[in-house]
Amino acid sequence: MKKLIIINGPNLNLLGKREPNIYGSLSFTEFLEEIKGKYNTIEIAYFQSNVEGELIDKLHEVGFDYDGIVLNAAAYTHTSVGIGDAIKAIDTPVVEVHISNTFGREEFRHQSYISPNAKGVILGFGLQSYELAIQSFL
Ligand code: CA2
Repeated sequence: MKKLIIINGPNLNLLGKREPNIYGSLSFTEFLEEIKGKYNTIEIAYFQSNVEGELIDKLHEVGFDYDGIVLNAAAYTHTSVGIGDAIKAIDTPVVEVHISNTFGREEFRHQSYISPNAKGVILGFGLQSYELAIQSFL
């Protein structure tokens, strides 16, 4: 069975609770249950952390074993050389996702330390960005 993991970065644990105009009103847990049901022939693990080093540790842990990583590094996308380096160091392909269209937002969100080493980037489709990333691994 194919093994994928969704990794979410800082503040994404608040999905569905704040800023529904930008990020929607569904919680990630609700969304994940829906997606696991729909793609029940693959294993979909989930990890969320607000801590940069924990995200790097998780990438190291799954990055030589899993078939694909769907990563929304949230604000660390725009700042973290460490997460960028981790993606370069692992074998498992990473698809970068964002809920919002980061290019339609502030200038500082146009920069990504993830994109240069990602297999691909999907952004701006709300939570559907994650589903499109999962489909890209099938
Ligand atoms: O659009 C995305 O997916 C982002 O990665 C979300 C990040 C943001 O810093 C990136 O520029 C784009 C922010 C995640 C914050 O998530 C929240 C969810 C609900 C309420 C408040 C924040």
